[in-house]
Amino acid sequence: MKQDKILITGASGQLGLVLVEKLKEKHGIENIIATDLRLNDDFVGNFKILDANDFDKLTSLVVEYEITQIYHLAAILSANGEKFPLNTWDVNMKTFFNVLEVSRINKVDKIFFPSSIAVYGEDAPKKSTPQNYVLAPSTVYGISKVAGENWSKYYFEKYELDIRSLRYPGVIGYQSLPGGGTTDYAVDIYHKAIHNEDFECFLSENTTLPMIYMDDAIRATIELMDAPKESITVRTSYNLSGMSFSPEELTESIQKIYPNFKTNYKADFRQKIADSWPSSIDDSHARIDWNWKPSFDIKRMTETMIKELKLKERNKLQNI
Ligand code: VAH
Repeated sequence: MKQDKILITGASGQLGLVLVEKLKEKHGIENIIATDLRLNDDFVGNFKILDANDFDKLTSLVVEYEITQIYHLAAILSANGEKFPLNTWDVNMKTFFNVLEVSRINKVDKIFFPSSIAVYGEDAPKKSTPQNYVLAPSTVYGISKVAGENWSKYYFEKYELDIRSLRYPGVIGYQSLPGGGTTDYAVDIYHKAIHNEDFECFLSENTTLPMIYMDDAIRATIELMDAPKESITVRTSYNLSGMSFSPEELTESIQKIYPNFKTNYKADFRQKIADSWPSSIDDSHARIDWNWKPSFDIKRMTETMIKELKLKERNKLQNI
């Protein structure tokens, strides 16, 4: 069986940092090429500086390392994306077109494209938002993800390129700091809790959003990419869900460990973005097609996040 050689763009991002480690475990460190705009000094393995806008550089890496799979994680997220809308569109689309064309020309076997529940707009049903519904996003990030989903389906149908995609909910992990997403309050809150600091939340207390713990998000990604081609019936992007909760519910789960922990609420521009998104997602297509099932609920996530962040803190203090 041919050895897979995998290139990841955006390998230093929130998902990329964790995904590369799982892919190294699965495929062998020598078969993973991690790339991002800036070198990650802590990375063990093949790390190449790559701006995914650079078609020629991407081509040279794919040819030189005989890449068989590309995970394209480089993108500007929802909140940051609203600061410079046209730049967000350019970056998110041009980098993806480069991945599509380089993959088509060089016959890359499989591509992963991360979409998001941000593809839905305020007209979509809030609860258990269906896989197939009108997509009218309110952010440039969401617009770029809808476009990316349709281009993925086009390249699959026209060129038989095997592109697979997940509509991630808000992803929560301990490995990186918040990265400009509207759901990143749910990462930052834990950093405040372990330092016994109050948290100021940029969303209102009852803003329920679909979320997923990092380990589940990564497992879903790998399970989707490992699924037999014939089982994939969705060639835009699969709805994916882990859990749904509000800042108030997340605060309550943290207070079970830190009883004095407190969240203050001061909604900002991100409230309008969050209000346009679903509060829960119907991911039955993923469950039927490739047996998706989440394993983290809010209690297990909070316990894990606090344990891991405290461990990171201790290691940091010991290394000083
Ligand atoms: C964001 N974390 O907030 C991302 C995600 C559903 C949210 O796409 O932009």
